[in-house]
Amino acid sequence: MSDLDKILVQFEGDLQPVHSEQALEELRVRYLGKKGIVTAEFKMLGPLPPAQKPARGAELNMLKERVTARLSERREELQAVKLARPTIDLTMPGRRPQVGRLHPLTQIEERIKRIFRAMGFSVETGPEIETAFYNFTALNTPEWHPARDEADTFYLDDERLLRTETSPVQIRVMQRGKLPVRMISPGRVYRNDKPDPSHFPVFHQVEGLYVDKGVTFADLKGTLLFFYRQLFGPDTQLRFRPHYFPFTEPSAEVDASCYLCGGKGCRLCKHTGWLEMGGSGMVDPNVLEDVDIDSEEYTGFAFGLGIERIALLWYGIDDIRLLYENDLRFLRQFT
Ligand code: 2NL
Repeated sequence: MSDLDKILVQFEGDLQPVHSEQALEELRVRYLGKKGIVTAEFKMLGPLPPAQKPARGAELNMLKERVTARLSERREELQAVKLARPTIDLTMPGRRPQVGRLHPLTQIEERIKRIFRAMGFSVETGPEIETAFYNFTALNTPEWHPARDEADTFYLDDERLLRTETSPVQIRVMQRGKLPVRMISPGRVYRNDKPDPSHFPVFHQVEGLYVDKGVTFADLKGTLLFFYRQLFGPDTQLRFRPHYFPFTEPSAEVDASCYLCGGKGCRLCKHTGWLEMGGSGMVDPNVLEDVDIDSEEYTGFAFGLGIERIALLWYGIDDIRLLYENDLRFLRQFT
């Protein structure tokens, strides 16, 4: 190996561990600087016999070019690494974790369940795909009743449909044959309604059922009064208006005094002082007999209320569809 080759091998060895621009510059100075190793070889050209100078000079130039090329190669590599790895700005604010929250409907449903659990009601669920038997027939709804109409109910085929109430859950629980029954059934229900500010083809309902010996309309009133006072405040009053449902007799619609104005009349209650809350009544003896409960020995009350209605009133929302769009700008408002 020539002496110049040895310098090149030594240079390659020195270059290998160099991974910073500063170390690279130091290496350049060590080889090509004024007192550098390669520069020293150039200085030794002077005393050489003239005949040897051109050949030696050419070799030295090649060495210098080689070293220069290797240095700039490494410089480019270091630049590329630096560009690929952005530097961290320690003064930047940290990333806030996105904290989730319960959907407003879920929040209302949880509050409703909590109040009824405290009164000793169990919370029961059941299938959303039901049969016409559980959804209508077992609820004393005659074949000709408009609720059975395809215009109102989503049928999957002749027998199966999307439940229009959660009453089928109560029928199934009564069929188990364990009395007394004291339950609520929250859940999704479906009706073939065109969406508008107060209608949506899917919505949520809570139905309640209490069947035992000696249950009266007074128990219904007391239970609902306690519930609505827990929900809207201790000054809440209730009003029962006679109504008709196929599955209860007698039946009544329930109004609560407006929690906003206390009954004086305001925009929320449309200046009536009352908010329509849902339906209720004493379970029709036909319904009890069809699940083999002796209606001479047992009586029951039942009620149904819409969760959306309560959510819209409670949060001052004016369009039910907002509850189903999952727009985070909307949902984030309900802590
Ligand atoms: C309403 C009306 C109501 C019931 C639901 C019921 C269930 C069984 C037996 C008897 Cl198993 N009744 N449920 C009773 C009265 C009214 O809901 O307007 N809901 C929003």
